[in-house]
Amino acid sequence: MPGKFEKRLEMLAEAYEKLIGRINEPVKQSNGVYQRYKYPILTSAHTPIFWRYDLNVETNPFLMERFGINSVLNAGAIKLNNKYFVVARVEGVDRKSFFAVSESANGIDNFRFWDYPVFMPETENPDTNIYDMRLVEHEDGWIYGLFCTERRDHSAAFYNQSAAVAQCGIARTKDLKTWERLADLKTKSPQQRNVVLHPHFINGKYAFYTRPQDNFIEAGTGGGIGLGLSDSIENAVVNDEVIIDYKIYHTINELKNGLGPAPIKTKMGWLHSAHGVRNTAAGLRYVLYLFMTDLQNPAKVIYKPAGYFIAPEGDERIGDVSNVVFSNGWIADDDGRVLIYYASSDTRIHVATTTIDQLLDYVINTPSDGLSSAASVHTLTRIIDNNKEVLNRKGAKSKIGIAFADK
Ligand code: M1P
Repeated sequence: MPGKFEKRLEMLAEAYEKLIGRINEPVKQSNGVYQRYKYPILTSAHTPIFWRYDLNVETNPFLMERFGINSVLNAGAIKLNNKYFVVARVEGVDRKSFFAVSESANGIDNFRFWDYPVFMPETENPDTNIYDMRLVEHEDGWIYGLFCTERRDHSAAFYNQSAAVAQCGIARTKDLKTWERLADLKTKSPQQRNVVLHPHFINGKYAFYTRPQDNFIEAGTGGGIGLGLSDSIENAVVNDEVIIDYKIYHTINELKNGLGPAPIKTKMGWLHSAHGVRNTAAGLRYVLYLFMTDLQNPAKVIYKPAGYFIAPEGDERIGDVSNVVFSNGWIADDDGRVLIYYASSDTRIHVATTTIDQLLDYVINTPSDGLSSAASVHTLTRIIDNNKEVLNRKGAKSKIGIAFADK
């Protein structure tokens, strides 16, 4: 007869396998730009039972969690050998984050974590917390993982235990299993987060997208998405950061912004995904936006649709840090499909799918921000006029069932 322990373990295992095996479904509603899915692809419940529990009845007779996982969020993503890998930031209940590789055959469901989290070597200055890895297959043949390394600010007074310094950690791998840690990126900015390696050399140098910031939370006098070059990757130093996408008053990124994953090369230019942050009475609101830079000169923005691309919706709005969507991973698949991995409210990871063609259409043909209410009305009037002309032309209005108020 199985005892209480065995029964509970069986129940946990069954529920876990059901969760991992669950088929994801596209939701019915779509804005035509991308497709959301019904279920998050990774949550704290997706972490293996053998991480969270001591499975020895003698040392854990109540089958209690011994290592609680708080959230699974902001993930890098890569496709290798026909498999989709999402390298998630896993945060324990103790607030420490680490990286863990999960794998799926189709990129939208059945993600299963590898048995062990990533063992990330440290520099001579140990990290307190590491998070938000951007994975890049660089033309030099390595896969790089750039992430935020956070340490206590030792210049802060003892009573101030929340002062922290964020910098960019760099590691490289060939197989996502064994990682070689390199020196942290050096820049002139006191803090850095959201640093991304460009997949190609620029003028024979390694190119870094940066996000200079004055202190841990506030971009302050820094901010904007920068681009800077380094001769070396082993001891990377960026002396000059050129801001390619500024914070702008009364936009979705008036407070701060940061690049998401490494840009995708397309025939029309480099496609970038980023997050923009503004402040509200309810706290910070994080949304995703897209822009495109010139193929020859990635510092030159050539298209930037107004506003956000993805904002938190429904259940996505609520979590550890509510009203946040954040993305640092996407995969441009061989068939033109693009899988966008985004986390909601610093709690769980979702996927949205689209195609390169849709994204090109979106960035090129979506009106840019006119930066005033009058400009928005002007843009909208042009769209309405065009649509009236199209619908009236063939009497299509009645066929399609669209009615005008004629006012
Ligand atoms: O809590 C929202 C996000 O805040 C930070 O992003 P940023 O540096 O742009 O403010 C990061 O800590 C990120 O991990 C987090 O999701």
